[in-house]
Amino acid sequence: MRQPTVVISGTGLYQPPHIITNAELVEAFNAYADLQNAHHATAIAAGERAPMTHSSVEFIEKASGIKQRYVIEKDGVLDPTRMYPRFRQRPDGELSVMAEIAVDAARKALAAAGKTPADVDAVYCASANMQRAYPAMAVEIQQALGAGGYGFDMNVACSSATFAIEQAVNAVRAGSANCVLVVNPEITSAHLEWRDRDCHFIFGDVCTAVVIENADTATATEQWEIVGTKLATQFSNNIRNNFGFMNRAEDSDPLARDKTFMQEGRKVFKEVVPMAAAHIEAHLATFKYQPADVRRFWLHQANLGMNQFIIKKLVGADLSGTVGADLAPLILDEYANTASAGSIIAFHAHKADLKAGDLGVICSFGAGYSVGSVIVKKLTLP
Ligand code: CO8
Repeated sequence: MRQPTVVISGTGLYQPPHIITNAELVEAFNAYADLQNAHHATAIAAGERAPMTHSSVEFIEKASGIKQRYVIEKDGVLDPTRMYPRFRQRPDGELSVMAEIAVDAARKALAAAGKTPADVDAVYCASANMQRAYPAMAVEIQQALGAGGYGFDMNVACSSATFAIEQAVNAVRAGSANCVLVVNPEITSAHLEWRDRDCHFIFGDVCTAVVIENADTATATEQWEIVGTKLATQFSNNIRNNFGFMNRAEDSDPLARDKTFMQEGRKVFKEVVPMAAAHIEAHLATFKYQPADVRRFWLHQANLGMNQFIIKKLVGADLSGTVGADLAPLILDEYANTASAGSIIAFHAHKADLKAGDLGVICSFGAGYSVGSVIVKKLTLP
């Protein structure tokens, strides 16, 4: 039996209503640090406790390339007596926040693909964190959309979206689904430690959605053939969050530092850059392509310098120049790191100008460690 051609026929983006600039973020953090230092003044004076140090806009922009981030709720994050978002607990009968943003992105992706929810026969909710243990977010999203088939959740941190795309491709190739909706709701603001200056600037909220279907039924005016997918993982504790259902049984503090995002940023940078570059090169080689054959790389959006190194390793280009920006567009200056959604936002926002036959690579990398690449080719449509 002929293996079906599988295409990406639509993408969608939910963008939260609030922006936090670096200046606003630093102002709130520094006010929090001052409050903490005043509160612990005696212990600090006695040398029993180190004072908290201020954050700075210059450091953030130089170290990461991030200039602002979108969040669903802003006031709680910027309140120096709180420093995390404030969400109303919704009753069980009301659509959950995570499902709400996923439905918004999904509707946009379906509209771009020219599909209705009735055409969807699988929903994969792939994200770095789920709002609850069960029922699966994907099933709630499936019901809210009015889609058929089945849904399930999956988490591979920042690589959740690319890993889900491979599952969707496999389902369509195997014939168990014809049209799969992958959604990546990332409410990172609720599990970021805004009180830690080493990481308080890193993340933003967003949701992306991708429609993956059999080319035989695709009707979108723009379609991307999925040439191949390649996934890899290698265990590391350098990005970790210990929040989970064992906390209560272990009598550990649910508000302790290790129950939110933690990382050894420098180690991650050094270890993941070569891993991602080698992964992309090896993946391209299986199809007899060279990195120079690729018209555009939509890379994971964690750090500007990281993407510059990856592009330099692959094609020797300098991302800060015009060619580099066109070759591997950046969205992290505006969105910050949005976990699994980053490379998909880059693809969503920077694909329309490519020509039929152009080759591209979507690549994510992050906690796990995990790396996922998706080689795509813009189709020539009649
Ligand atoms: N302001 C001023 N100074 C600062 C600040 C600040 N905000 N923060 C740190 N400094 C200081 C440090 O204390 C240090 O001082 P000293 O030299 O005296 O010790 C100095 O600045 C340099 O610090 P670093 O070495 O830490 O700085 P780097 O240049 O390494 O930059 C980065 C830090 C930006 C974190 C960088 O290392 C980086 O981006 N690394 C890659 C990270 C990455 O890719 N992580 C992937 C994580 S995403 C993922 O997998 C998904 C997880 C799930 C999502 C979770 C959502 C919440």
